Amino acid sequence: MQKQNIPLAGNGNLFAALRAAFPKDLDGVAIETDNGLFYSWRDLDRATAMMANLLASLDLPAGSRIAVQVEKSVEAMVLYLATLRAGFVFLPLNTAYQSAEIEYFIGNAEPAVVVCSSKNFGWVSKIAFKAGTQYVFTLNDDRTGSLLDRTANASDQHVVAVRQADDLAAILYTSGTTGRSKGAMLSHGNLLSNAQVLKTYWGWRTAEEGGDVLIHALPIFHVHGLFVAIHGALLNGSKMIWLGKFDPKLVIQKMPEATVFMGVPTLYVRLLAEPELTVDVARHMRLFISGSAPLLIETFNDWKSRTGHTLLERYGMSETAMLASNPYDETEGERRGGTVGFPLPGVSLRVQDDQGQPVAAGEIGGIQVRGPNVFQGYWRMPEKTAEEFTADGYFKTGDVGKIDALGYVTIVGRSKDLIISGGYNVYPAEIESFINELPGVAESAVIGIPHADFGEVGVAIVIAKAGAKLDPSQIIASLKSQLANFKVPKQCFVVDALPRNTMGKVQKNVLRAQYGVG
Ligand code: MLC
Ligand code: AMP
Repeated sequence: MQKQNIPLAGNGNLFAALRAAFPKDLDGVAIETDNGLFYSWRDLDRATAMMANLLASLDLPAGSRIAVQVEKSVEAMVLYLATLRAGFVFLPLNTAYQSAEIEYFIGNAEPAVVVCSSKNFGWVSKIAFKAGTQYVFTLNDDRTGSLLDRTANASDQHVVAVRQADDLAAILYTSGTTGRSKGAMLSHGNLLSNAQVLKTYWGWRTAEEGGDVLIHALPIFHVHGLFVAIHGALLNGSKMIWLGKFDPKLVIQKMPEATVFMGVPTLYVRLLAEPELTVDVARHMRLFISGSAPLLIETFNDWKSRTGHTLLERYGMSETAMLASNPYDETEGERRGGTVGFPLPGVSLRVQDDQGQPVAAGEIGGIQVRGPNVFQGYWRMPEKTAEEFTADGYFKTGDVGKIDALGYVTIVGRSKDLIISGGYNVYPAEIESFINELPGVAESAVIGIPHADFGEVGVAIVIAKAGAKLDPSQIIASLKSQLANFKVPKQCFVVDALPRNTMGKVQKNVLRAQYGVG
């Protein structure tokens, strides 16, 4: 963890830097939505000021967490920006999370404010009030809810709260309900430094250079959609075409009005399935960026032949924001499929073996990183934080990879037992703990297998207790009622025994070889 004790230039608040990048003409369009709404830069400035004033009026303790589980909307983004602006800490939660998951996050983070959809108010408010939350507001994707009602009376004049680079801006939880679930604490300095680096590295074009327009089609509760996409556009004063949900046909339809698109590999796979995707329709686009999960070389190649564009693949994580990227500027090198490019400027990235020794170029080992983007540690878990850092301050990513002689980084696997499905993380240990609680289950193993659409999906292998009879479809149905839908294994097999090594450890590689036919 690298501390930055020097305040950023001016006000260290990330919002101040984003606000400073708004175009001079505040009446220009900042956001155009897929349901025909237009927001000017002035609208964003006023709306964030009003919501920041509302938050400030609640008299919350310094460092209060604002936990948010709402459908994607421009107002939800305004809530994020207003939280920064008022100097509080944003805690976004995937809309797929169900009550056990939400109970864990709220219990662990102890937010002062929780914002949820009206349809979930009953159960979310019960959990929140039990955990000591003072305020529960609602916010819906049709611009209704008590949060907006309360904001309507607030002043639109607000002085951005002064923050230091190390002050927390957001907490992102890395998994679900088990002991492995950790809140990654990101500071204003972490997020701003990363956004500034990407602005240059990806060649964001200023208005004078013709400007950029981003198609925003990702969810806004994870690093990719919330930070990389939104900060990228705002820090460049660029307009966003805002899609409430990823819709491949709509993305293609918007390409002639846009220049930048960001997606997880599943989005590219789905776009490629559309016959309307052609060189012609993609001609106006400047840059397509992929990340959050491995991009298959076939997708990289197909994208090039179908659109004429070379996808730019980059690598990041909740704890570090963006770490490595293929170059935008071709004088710095080609965008090489199958690799995640070079460490970003300011990021030190190295590969070490299990003994903590550097490996030779091209050799495989654990990827470790250091830089101004690396988080402040896990929320209230100093021991876990210490375990994940080396003595010389490098963060152990849990990804396994190599660096070639030219400096390109390739991710070849993960030392953490993690499935990445459609860009969402699924921790097998969490799913196994839920399965093991079901009646008649003796034990289970969850593995990731290749999947044409999601890249990887979970499969559960379950052993029954002596005398018990298990129905795989019942197991899936029980999991669906308790867990976020994307975490539920797509298939379940009931078998007699799990393969184990001489130490008694389940051999997931053997299971993957047996069931991994996709
Ligand atoms: C949906 N489903 C999934 C899934 N998404 N299953 C596995 N993995 C997923 N990712 C399932 C649902 O359970 C449901 O099944 C069915 O698909 C339809 O659900 P849906 O909600 O209608 O799906 P859809 O809208 O099509 O969503 C697919 C998607 C979405 C690819 C658009 O998953 C998505 O937006 N992914 C992006 C995730 C992302 O932003 N990651 C960034 C993390 S940041 P059933 O059986 O219930 O009907 C990060 C750091 C970094 O990693 O480097 O960026
Ligand atoms: P998260 O915890 O959701 O932030 O997920 C971060 C993880 O996603 C990383 O540790 C990697 O395992 C994975 N990841 C992100 N980008 C890529 C990429 N371009 N290729 C392969 N894996 C990636």
